Amino acid sequence: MLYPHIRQQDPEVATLLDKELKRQREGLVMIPSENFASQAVLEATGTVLTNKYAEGYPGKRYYTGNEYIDAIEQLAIDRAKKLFNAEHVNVQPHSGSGANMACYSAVLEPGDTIMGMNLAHGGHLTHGNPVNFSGKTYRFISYGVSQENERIDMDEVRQLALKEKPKMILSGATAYPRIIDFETFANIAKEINAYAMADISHIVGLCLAGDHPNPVSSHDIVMTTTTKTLRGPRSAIILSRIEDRLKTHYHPDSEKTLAQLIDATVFPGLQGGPLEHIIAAKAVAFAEAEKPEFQEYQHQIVKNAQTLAQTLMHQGLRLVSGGTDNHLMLIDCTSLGIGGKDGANALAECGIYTNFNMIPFDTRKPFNPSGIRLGTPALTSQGMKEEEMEIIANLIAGVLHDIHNTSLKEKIKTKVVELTQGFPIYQEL
Ligand code: DSN
Repeated sequence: MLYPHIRQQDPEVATLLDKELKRQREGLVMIPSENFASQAVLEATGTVLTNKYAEGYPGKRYYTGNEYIDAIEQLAIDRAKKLFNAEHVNVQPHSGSGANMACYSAVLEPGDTIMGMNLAHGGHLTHGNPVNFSGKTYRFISYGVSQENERIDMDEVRQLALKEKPKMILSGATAYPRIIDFETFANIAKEINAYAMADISHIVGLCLAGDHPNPVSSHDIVMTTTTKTLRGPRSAIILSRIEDRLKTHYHPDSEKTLAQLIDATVFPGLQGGPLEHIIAAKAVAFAEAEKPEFQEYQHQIVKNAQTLAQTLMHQGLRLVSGGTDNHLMLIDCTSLGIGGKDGANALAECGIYTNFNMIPFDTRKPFNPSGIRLGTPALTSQGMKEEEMEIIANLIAGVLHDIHNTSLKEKIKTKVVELTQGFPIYQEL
């Protein structure tokens, strides 16, 4: 029986867990940052490691009894170093936002200038939004996409960098459907003696499989969450060089390496006890990502996104930048005469889960912007391929062209459930 102890002891929680599993099974999870972790990853998160305090790092803990915890954390570190070909890895950050905070504060002072991508053009809250710690602590200068083709213009990024002289250039996005030119970002950072940092949370799996350029060798610091295309637990890691390339410039008195600065900032700088059960789950996910099936999976995510995008456009929907190179796309709802929230809610009524999102140069407000963001990582984990993407794109277009048609939405909901039955998830649960 599923969750026997919770069911016996706490039926209220068990019932909600059952309902959420059913929702995930019978819906189309198309929020591009969501995915289905393997059962092995799920199991690791529910282990006795949650009981243990392990402040510190392997071999240097502030508590006794950490011999097996040390082995697990070291395994996660070694696996991540091998997987990413990284000089140094910190596997302790609890989340992407906290990890970004650690990256900035490891090498910068409050008030320092960072360049990051505008949230409305595809960046992230922690890339300098004024309501977030990032925008409040640092002087963020935003770059965006050009109005003409809705892509990042690297000449403009370079001009802005030369003018503003940031101490860090941050690349990476959460709603950008095109390839990011990490090499040019790194070269610009070198040219102005700034740190090059990339946040690859969304595209990490694609980077590992060669479906997107990988910034690890060209950047000083790379942060990724482990949840999304990596298909691990809800958490994050920081990859970095060992040496601090700019140490004499920014930390003249510091003897610390970049690796030491980052470790000291994560603990004791920002966090206390690490979540060792989650670190074990990360180790499991890193081993899964070494397998050839993982590469095939990433290639299929991209192929599926291509078919989804093409079919949506054939159905008369405008996609930001005219398509996608990666795992996600943004539908511009403007010509449909609806807000993105209206569209995403109508899709959710049919069991198709996407999220409403700002699009570049949006004339609407974030609470009901013009865009719908959707992607293929979770559907691809279920085994869906191009044929299913065409079916799904047609269903989506049908709903978005007629969001108030209740009987149509009911019919589509039934079709969605039927479709998911051919691609069951978590069959052993
Ligand atoms: N919330 C994540 C996303 O949906 O892209 C990023 O943190």
